[in-house]
Amino acid sequence: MPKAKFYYFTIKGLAEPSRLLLAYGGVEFEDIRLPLFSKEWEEFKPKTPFGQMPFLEMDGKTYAQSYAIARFLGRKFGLGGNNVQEDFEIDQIVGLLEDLVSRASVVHYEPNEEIKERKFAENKKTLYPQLLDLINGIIVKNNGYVALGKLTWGDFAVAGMLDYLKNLLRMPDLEEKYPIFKQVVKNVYSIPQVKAYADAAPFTPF
Ligand SMILES: N[C@@H](CCC(=O)N[C@@H](CS)C(=O)NCC(=O)O)C(=O)O
Repeated sequence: MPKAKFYYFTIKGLAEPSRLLLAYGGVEFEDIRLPLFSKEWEEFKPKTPFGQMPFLEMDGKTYAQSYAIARFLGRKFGLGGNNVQEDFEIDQIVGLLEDLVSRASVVHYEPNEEIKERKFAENKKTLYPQLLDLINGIIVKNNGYVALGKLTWGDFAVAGMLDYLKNLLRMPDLEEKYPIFKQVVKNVYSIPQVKAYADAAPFTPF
């Protein structure tokens, strides 16, 4: 079977949770990173499953949609729940993260500067703190884990996406306001095979 291939842009973005999970699972993969907004991407786009990245090719199959890939890899490597109720606990908080990332992305990539700044200011006042408070409260209740009081793929989703989130929210000090996120990052990045991947990966700020 050929080596797995994981395709995304030259950022952590929506891809990092799955890259971390592949490393956790001991999957040797080709980490293919295309330049953002490039001619290379425009040419490659029609060859992707849904005209977007990330996507994964592994064991002769193709997997698309970042959260679905992370959920699949998490369950495959024993980081899901033990039953549907537990799976739900993980999905619920990852859903909040997904809301926050998608709502903030719409603003971040808004081409009209005036609309962008107005929407950012509105969200910064209400939506962002509301969602961050909810996510923070759940992690605190779970003693530094995202769900079930133990390591799950949800921790990889939060830890892997944190730098991207901080960039979207323009909150480099996020962990000062919400220190429990540091624990999530530590729980994930202190796993030896995850640390080895992260140490060797090309540096990208988000
Ligand atoms: N819901 C999709 C969204 C994927 C997505 O928006 N990908 C962006 C990069 S973050 C993309 O491929 N943009 C390039 C394009 O659409 O041409 C997921 O979670 O994977």
